[in-house]
Formats: sequence, structure tokens, C-alpha cells
Amino acid sequence: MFDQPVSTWYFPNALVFSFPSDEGTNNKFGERILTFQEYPLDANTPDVNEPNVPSFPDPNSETYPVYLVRELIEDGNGFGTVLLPNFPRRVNPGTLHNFVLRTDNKSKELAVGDFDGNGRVDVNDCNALETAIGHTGNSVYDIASADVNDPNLLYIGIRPDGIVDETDVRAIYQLMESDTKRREDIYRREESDELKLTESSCHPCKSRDP
Ligand SMILES: [Ca+2]
Ligand SMILES: [Ca+2]
Repeated sequence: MFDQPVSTWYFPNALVFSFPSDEGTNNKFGERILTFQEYPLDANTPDVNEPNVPSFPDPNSETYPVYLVRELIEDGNGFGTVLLPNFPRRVNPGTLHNFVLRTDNKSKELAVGDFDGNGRVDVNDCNALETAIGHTGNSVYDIASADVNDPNLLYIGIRPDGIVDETDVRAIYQLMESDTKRREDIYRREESDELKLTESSCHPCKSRDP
């Protein structure tokens, strides 16, 4: 999935994503949501391998945005570029960046806005983001930026702008709204399945003999 086209060599610290033109390789990901995140070096930050432990990232810690890989690639006409920020502090030469590529998120909303990993984007995620308003630099709460010509157009999960502000608040409320709708749809489907089951079990038995 990684590639390095000539057009992005201008960026010295960048990762570039693309899909191979070979359909067989591309299809291995199916329709899954692909996310990419540089992971903090700080050992005190939540462990990505334990998503079941709800814990909101500290708004003051150096955490990194989540990128939606498919949308990055689409946005970059086939090449999605992530500029790698400088390390937040002095590190020894040869220190490695940590990256996480995930394929297990159920939806874009959960990938970008479910900060505590509890399977829903809700008011607690909104509150967590709001406590980070004003944070500049890397932040997991920097989920969006607005189009320079049309402030109503938000880029969510593909173009963080290095600040957590009201644009990110608008974005998290949009994500919460569509995640709520997703869960309501699931609930309605389950309810209607349950109803069908009840109806089918209530059919009056035919009498065997006239
Ligand atoms: Ca959540
Ligand atoms: Ca932002």
C-alpha cells in the first residue's frame, strides 16, 4: 500500500499511501475502514492494543490525529500524503516513529471520533474534544479543518490543521449525529426482526383433520 511518487518528494518527512493498481491486492482490504495513526512515544498514553478499556486521551498530551487512508488517497488523486511532524521532544538519533494501521473500525465515525473506544460516538466524546479546544500541535482531537473558500465544508479525518477549535467541534457533532443514526438503524432492524419472529411463532396451527 505504501508508495513514493515523484510528486511528493518535495516533502522530506512524509508518508505516502496509494493502492496498487492490481485489483487482487487491493481487494484484500474489502470495504473495511483503514486508518493510520502515528502513535505517541509516551508510555502513559492509552494502549492501542487494548481498545476495550475506555479512557479518553489526555488533551494536553502529545497525541496524533487518526487519518482515514482511503479518503486520504482519494483526496490526493491516488496518493494520500501524511506529513510527519517533528518529535515533540529531543530524542536519540535512530529513534523510530511508531505507527498503527488499523482495519477493524466499523465506520468512519468510530474511527475518527470514538476517543474512548467504547463503540459509539456520544456526548462524552464531544466533551473530551471540547476540553482540548485551543490545543495546538499534534492532537488526537484535531480531527478536522475547514475549506479555505467554503468554511461550511469540513475535511474530517484527512486534513488536520494543527489546532483544536470550533471546526473540530462542528466535526465531532456531525460524527455523533451520523453514529447515532447508525445505531438507531441497527436498533430498528433488530426490532423489526424480533417482531417478524414473534409474528411467525404466533401463526394459528392448522387443524389436522377436517
Ligand atoms: Ca466513545
Ligand atoms: Ca483542527
